[in-house]
Amino acid sequence: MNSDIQFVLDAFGLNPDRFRVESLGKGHIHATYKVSGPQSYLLQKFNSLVFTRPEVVERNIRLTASYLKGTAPDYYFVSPIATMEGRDLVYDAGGHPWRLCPFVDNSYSIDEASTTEQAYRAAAAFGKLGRLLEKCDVSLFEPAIDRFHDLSFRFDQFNDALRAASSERIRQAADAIAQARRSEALVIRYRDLVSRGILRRRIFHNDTKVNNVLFDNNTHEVRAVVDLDTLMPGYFIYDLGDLVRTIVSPVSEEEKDVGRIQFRSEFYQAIVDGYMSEMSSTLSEAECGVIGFSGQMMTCIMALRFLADFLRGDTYYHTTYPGQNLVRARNQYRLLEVLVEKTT
Ligand code: GN1
Ligand code: MG
Repeated sequence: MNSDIQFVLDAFGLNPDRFRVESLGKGHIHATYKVSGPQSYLLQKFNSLVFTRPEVVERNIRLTASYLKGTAPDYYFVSPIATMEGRDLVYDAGGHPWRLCPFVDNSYSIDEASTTEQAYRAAAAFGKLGRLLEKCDVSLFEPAIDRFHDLSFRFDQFNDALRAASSERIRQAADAIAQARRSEALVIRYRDLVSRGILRRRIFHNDTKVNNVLFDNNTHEVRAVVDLDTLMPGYFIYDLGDLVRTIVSPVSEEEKDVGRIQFRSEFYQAIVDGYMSEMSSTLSEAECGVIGFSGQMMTCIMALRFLADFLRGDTYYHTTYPGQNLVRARNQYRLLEVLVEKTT
């Protein structure tokens, strides 16, 4: 166990000698560890380049936890654990913030949904959180990341990255860049929806990848929704859209063979049905009219973000091989084509 981890465990009141620490290498953003001992915990070292204001993240999660405690006391929300001094974050010697939460035992996550039941349950779980937070006061929250799912902003960022990119990267990504330009119509539609005030702002999860729900080992029902960093004001299309993006195809955003990307209509139906089983009563008729657009919009945003990161030289998403962000961008553009065809 390294000295930073020892120091951090100590600050949370855990005796480092009584715990074992193993790295869980999944997310793109933070360094995540499982801490096992008399009880198990999830320990994370914040990526402060991505979350430049970690206190805002923790405050948003705290606000949500206390709101839910008052309004839905039976709801299982994975709240952060406070330090001995009552803080949510511990700063190590290098100034990096760490946080701790309970490890949800007897549970598993999936990177790809293989049954429509998984799809329905994951979608219903995020829908439930959205419904429970429907009346939560958005003005109390600050964005964890500014304009995180603002498609218009992400398109501008892509154009900035393109202007600053090396000619070599531009050459390699020529096909994806052409696709980015072709998908500008979605950006225009997004701007129009926002400017006409059709979508209501409220608190959403904002990272509803299917691997951010934990299923129970025995019942296979959803135990908890995790990865709460981006709980912040947004629109329902962000949550529904990311569910569609990560579930509708049998392969994930990491798949290199775009020929394997498919639209599984029964999964699409399960996602929409699951999400709506919780959210339909909270959405206006106009909002229900953009259900089909939501998956397209979120797939477009991820394609742009992966592509922009490739053009910038891979500074944001964790990569394990050269060109991985371009692979992801191409994958997302193929998925976008499929979605535009099937959900327009
Ligand atoms: C990141 O934390 P993680 O890996 O679940 C990203 C999401 C993307 C996702 C794509 C803060 O999520 O927006 O949808 O990767 N989170 C941040 O896999 O940028
Ligand atoms: Mg995650």
